[in-house]
Amino acid sequence: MKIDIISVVPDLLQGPFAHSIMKRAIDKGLLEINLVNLRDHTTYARAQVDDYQFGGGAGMVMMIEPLVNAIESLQKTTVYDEVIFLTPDGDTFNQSMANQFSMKNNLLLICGHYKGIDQRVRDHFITREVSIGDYVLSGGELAAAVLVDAIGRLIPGVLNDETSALTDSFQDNLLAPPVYTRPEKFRDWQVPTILMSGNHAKIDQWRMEQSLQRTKERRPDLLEDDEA
Ligand code: 6GU
Repeated sequence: MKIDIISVVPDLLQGPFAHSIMKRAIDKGLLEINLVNLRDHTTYARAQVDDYQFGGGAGMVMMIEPLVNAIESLQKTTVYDEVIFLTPDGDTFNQSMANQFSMKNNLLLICGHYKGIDQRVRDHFITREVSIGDYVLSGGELAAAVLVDAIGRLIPGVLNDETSALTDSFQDNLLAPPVYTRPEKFRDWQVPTILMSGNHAKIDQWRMEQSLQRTKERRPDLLEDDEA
């Protein structure tokens, strides 16, 4: 899968993919990340990419020409399955969206800044608008990093058996059960004995019960709606 990301601060995104599972996905050739600096696509003086909004009001707006130049120049060599704008007024990202995006070949992510981007870009180029939650970030970059991580780890071959996504929280609308490792007893705190029993049917049943109980307590909303 290839993910291209348009940003005015592409350096912000150098760190998140240079380590751990994302790095391995890239090194294995399963994931390609291409950072595109919006300022390389403006024809305005001093690499300007934003301007005052028509009608007045505080805050700058990302101009249409640099964005369209960047998008169309990328589209010369890539057919995108989705052109995603990261914005706090988008659809809230969830595991189901991560699963769907992980099955695509080419994604283009566009990171918003300031008051947002000229609405005409949204009307004519964007196919999905995604938020990562109900709070405001100073730009879409951290949200883009969240999407890439959540999507990247689901690409077949990225995770090994130990890091398998099948037992993640949310994968079946349930939170994951508690986990334990050595030592079996620390101070007075004993690991649940069922986990030491070697009875895998019983262990699976215990984990399912724990998952259900945790979900009921912490996220009852997950048990109500099936697919968000
Ligand atoms: Cl995608 N962008 C910004 N700027 N703020 C956000 C967000 C995105 N998602 C939640 N807050």
